[in-house]
Amino acid sequence: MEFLISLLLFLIALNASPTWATNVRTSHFKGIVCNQCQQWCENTDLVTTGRMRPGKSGPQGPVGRPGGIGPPGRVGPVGPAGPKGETNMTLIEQIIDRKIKEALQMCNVSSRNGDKLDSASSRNDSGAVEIITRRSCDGAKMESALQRIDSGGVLQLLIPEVGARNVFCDVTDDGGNWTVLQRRINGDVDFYRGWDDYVNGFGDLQGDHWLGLESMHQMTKDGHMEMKIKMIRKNGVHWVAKYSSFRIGPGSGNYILHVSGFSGNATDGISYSNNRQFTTKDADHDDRSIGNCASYEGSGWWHGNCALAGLNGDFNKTDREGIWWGSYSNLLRFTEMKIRRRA
Ligand SMILES: [Ca+2]
Repeated sequence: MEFLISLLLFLIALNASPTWATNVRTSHFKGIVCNQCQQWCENTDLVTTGRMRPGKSGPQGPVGRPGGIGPPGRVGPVGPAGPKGETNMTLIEQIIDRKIKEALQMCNVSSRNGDKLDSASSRNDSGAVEIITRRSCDGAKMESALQRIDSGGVLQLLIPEVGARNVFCDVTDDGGNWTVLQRRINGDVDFYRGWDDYVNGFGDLQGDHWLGLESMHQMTKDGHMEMKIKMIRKNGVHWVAKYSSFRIGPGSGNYILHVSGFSGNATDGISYSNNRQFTTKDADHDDRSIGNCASYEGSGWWHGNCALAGLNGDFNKTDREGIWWGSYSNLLRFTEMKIRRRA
C-alpha cells in the first residue's frame, strides 16, 4: 500500500514538469527512429528541428526534344551596284506608249481650252525618248518613232479626240508639211465602202487610202487649213486644184464640207460640194430625191444632186463609176488630197 502511494505521487510529479517530460519523449522518439534506421537518422534533423535535409542529386535525365523555329534575322546590307546595262528598245517603246497616253490626257484637257495641241512620239539621235505633240504633219521634218520621214512617210500623230493615228506626211511637195487625206495610185484598195469605213478610214498609208472623216474633222476644225489635190489624167496631163480654206464639220452633221479659195490649172471640181453632207452607199445624205449618189457614181463623197468629182470611184472603170474630175470624161490614174496649215 505504501508502495502504491509512492508510485502515485511519482506519476503526479511527472505530469507537473512539462520540460522534463518533453526531453524524455524526445529522447525516446529519437531512440526508436535511430534504432530502426541508423543511416537515415544520421542525415536528418527531424527530431530536433522538424525539417529534412536534401538528399544527393539523382542521375541526369534524357535530353528533351528541340524547340520550334525562331523568328527571321534582320535584312543584310545593300549589295554593290551591277554593271551598266544595254538599251532596252522594247522598254523604250513601252515608255513611249505610256507617255503618249499621258500626253493624250493632257491634250484632252488643253483642247477644251482651244489649244492646238498636236502629238507624236519620237526618239532623238542620242536615244532619248521625247514626245512631239502634233495634230498634223505641219513641221514634220524630224525622224519619228516609226521611221525617218525626211523624204515623206508615215508618222504617228496624237489627235486628242481620236487617239494615236498614223498618217502619211508629204514633206517635199511645195514646201512640205502636207498630211495626206486620200490617195489613188494603183487600185489595190476597194473604195466602194460603207459609212463606218469612211468615218474611220481604210487602205494602205503608203498606197491607196482614205484617212477617215473623223480625223479630217479633228485636223481641220480650227479653220486654218488649206487643201491641195494633185491629179494625173489618163492622158498624162498633171492637174492641181488648191483651196485656201478646207474644213470638215462634225459627225453630228454628217461631216459637211466647207471649202473655198480655188486656184490651180484644173477646173474647180469640188466647190459644187461645198456645204454638202457626206454620203456613202449605206448612208444617203445627198439632195437626190430618187436614189443614192454614192451608189449611182460608185463613190462616197459630199454629194448634192451628185457631184462634179468622183475621186473615190472604181480605179478600173471608165464611166461615171470611175475616177474623174469635172466630168465623167476626165478620167484619172492618180489622185492625192492633202492638207496643211495656211502660212
Ligand atoms: Ca438620195
